[in-house]
Amino acid sequence: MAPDPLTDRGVLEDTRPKTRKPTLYKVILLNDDYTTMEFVLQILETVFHKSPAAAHRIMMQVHTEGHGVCGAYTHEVAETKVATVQDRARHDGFPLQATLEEE
Ligand code: TYC
Repeated sequence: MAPDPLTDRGVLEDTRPKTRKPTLYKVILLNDDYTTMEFVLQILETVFHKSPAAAHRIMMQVHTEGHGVCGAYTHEVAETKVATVQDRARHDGFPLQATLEEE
C-alpha cells in the first residue's frame, strides 16, 4: 500500500528475519572392539541425554554399522561433547572415539 503522506514519517522497516539458524554439527560416535556396550550406553544417557531405549538403539547402530549420530549441536557445544566423551573414555581406559560433522 502507498504510504499516507500525512502520517508517513519515512521510517524504513527492516523486513529481514532477525534470527539466523546457527550451523549445526552432528556428533558421530565410532565403533571399536574394546569399549563395552555398557560404557557406551552410559555416555549416551549422560552426555547426550538419551533415554535408555534411544541410547540402546544408537549404541547398536554404531556397533553394527560402524558409526552413529548422537545429536546435532552448535559448534562449541558439539566440540565440548566430543572432548567429554574422550576424557571419560580415557579415564575408564577405553579407546572410544567421537567426531564432528557439519549437518
Ligand atoms: N563394539 C563394542 C563391543 O562389541 C561396543 C561398542 C558400541 C563400542 C558402540 C563403541 O561406539 C561404540 N564391545
